[in-house]
Formats: sequence, structure tokens, C-alpha cells
Amino acid sequence: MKKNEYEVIMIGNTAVGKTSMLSAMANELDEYNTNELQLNPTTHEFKILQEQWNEMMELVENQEAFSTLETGIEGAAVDFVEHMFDFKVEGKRKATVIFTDTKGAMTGELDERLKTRVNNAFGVYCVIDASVLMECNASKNNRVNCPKFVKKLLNDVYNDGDGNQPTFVVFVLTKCEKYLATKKGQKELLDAFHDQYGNIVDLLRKAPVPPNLHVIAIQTMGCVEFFKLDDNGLPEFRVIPNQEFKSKDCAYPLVVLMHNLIDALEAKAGLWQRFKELVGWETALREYASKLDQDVNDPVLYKPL
Ligand SMILES: Nc1nc2c(ncn2[C@@H]2O[C@H](COP(=O)(O)OP(=O)(O)OP(=O)(O)O)[C@@H](O)[C@H]2O)c(=O)[nH]1
Ligand SMILES: [Mg+2]
Repeated sequence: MKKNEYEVIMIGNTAVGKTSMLSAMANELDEYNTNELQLNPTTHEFKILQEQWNEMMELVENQEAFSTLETGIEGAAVDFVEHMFDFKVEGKRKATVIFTDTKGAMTGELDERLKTRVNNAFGVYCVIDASVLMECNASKNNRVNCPKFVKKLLNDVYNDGDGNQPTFVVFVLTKCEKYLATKKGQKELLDAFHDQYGNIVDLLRKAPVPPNLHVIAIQTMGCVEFFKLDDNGLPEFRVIPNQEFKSKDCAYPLVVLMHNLIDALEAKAGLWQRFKELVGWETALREYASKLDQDVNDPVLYKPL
């Protein structure tokens, strides 16, 4: 990894919503960039992704029923796709955040390359399909969200790793529109998360060097919600009438990243006080993060764990 490059890897099985989350996050980011401080995608891969995202937006707006499995966006056609976002202060690059999109495929043996990538990343977004978590039986949840696979992966990384594991893990719950609409739904969602993922959280808390842990619920579309289970016992969605396509809270995982980055830089700056340049962009980063903090509406469901 080059100087001032920070990688966040997105893990989660096929169709849980990793690529959508990244697209929605970048869209929301647009609102927070100014001439002085910017975090912007720079790679060709991301342009393709945004085009696919816009196409999907149109598709969704023109239909009523919706099956997530049919409408998924290509995104990671190869195993790892790196989306570079430059953090610029007055036009000069100070750091690059790399969001690595992975192709779900959490079946069979744990891929050593995935383990190594996760081990070397600065942070992890562990993406979970909340509609399956909430509506389906345990065996479907095991098949779609693969909590056992996630547990093994994180256990290998945090308990048998090289002592230099990712600083944070954010559990990102997607497809939450229905549950976030009421206080009762929010509580049930959080309860279901603790029920199914409590053992993974405990395992990470007990690791030799435990990561900072958070859970957040996002809505990448806002206008599509769980409708019913289909004949295979999997969620089917519907477009909510008169509701516009608008993501919500998708920039918040980024706020978590920024705060972890600031903490890491502070720890370094303590040792290397004389590196003024480092301290300089840390201040800019802090400014950007506090702007996001103020502007990103309070996320409906966010908790440090
Ligand atoms: N309603 C709703 N649908 C979502 C949300 N996030 C993702 N989806 C839908 O879920 C489907 C799959 O999303 P992707 O982002 O392609 O999933 P992925 O995790 O990247 O899948 P792979 O690339 O195959 O590993 C798409 O049809 C999305 O529109 C969400 O927050 N709400
Ligand atoms: Mg994808």
C-alpha cells in the first residue's frame, strides 16, 4: 500500500447490496464536497458503476414489483475491484481511500486471497441483507447472508492474523426501508442483528487487538421495500407509491471511516510530530469529517457496539 492510501474492503454474499451501497454513498458525497475539501472517485471502474446505478434507478422508477436478484448491478465482475477516492485539499491529493468491492460468492472454502485482503485493509464494511435477516427462516439466512462464513473469515483475521488487522468493522444492514419506517421496526431490526451476529461481535471484542465496531442501517433506494416472500421463501420487493428514489444514511459508513482515520493519524502524529504535512491534512480531514457529521442527517439506526 502506497503512502496515505487506506483500503476499506466490502464483504458480504452475492446480492446483499455491497455495490449499491458504494454507488449510493458516492452520490450522497456529492452534496458535501466543496472547492477546498473533496473526496471524489477517480477511476474508470467507478464511472461504469455510476452508469449502471443510474440505469437501475430508471428501471425501478418504471416498475411496480421488484425482485432484487434480477436487478442487481454488475459491479464486481472480477473478484476484487478497487474504487479509488482521492481526498483533496485545495486541489492537491492528500490521501486516497480505496473501496474494494468483492464478488459475493461466499460458498465453499474460504479463499486465502480474500483473507489476506481483509487482513491488510484499514477497515471492513460487512454488508448484511436485512430483509433476509428479518423475514426468512434461519436456513435461508445462512444461505444468503452466510454468517458462519463471515465469522470464520473474521476469526481467522483477528485471532490468527499478523497483529496488524483492520482498525474498524462496520456491519451495514441493507434493504431496511420497511423496518426503519417505525420505532418498533428499528428495535426489531437491531434485536435481529444482535440475535444472529452477537457471537461475531463477541468474538471480535475478545480479539487480541479488537477493532472499533459499529452497526448501521442504510437505505440505498428509499422507494423500494420488502413486500412478501416468494415461492422459494426469498424476499420480494415493491416500489412504494409516490416515493422518490433517494438514498439515506449511505454516507454514514464513511463518517465512521473518517473518524477512525483521524484517530490513526493522531496516534501517528504523536510519534512523528515534526511531519507538519501529515498534521496539515489531518486538520483538513477533521474539518471534512465534522462537516459530514453535521450535515449527514442523524442516521435512523446507528450504534457503536
Ligand atoms: N430495497 C433495497 N434494495 C437494495 C438495497 N441495497 C441493495 N438493494 C438491491 O439488492 C440488489 C443487489 O445489490 P448489489 O449491490 O448488486 O449486491 P452485491 O452485494 O454487490 O452483489 P454481488 O456483486 O453479486 O456480490 C440490487 O437489486 C439492489 O437494488 C437497499 O438498501 N434497499
Ligand atoms: Mg456487487
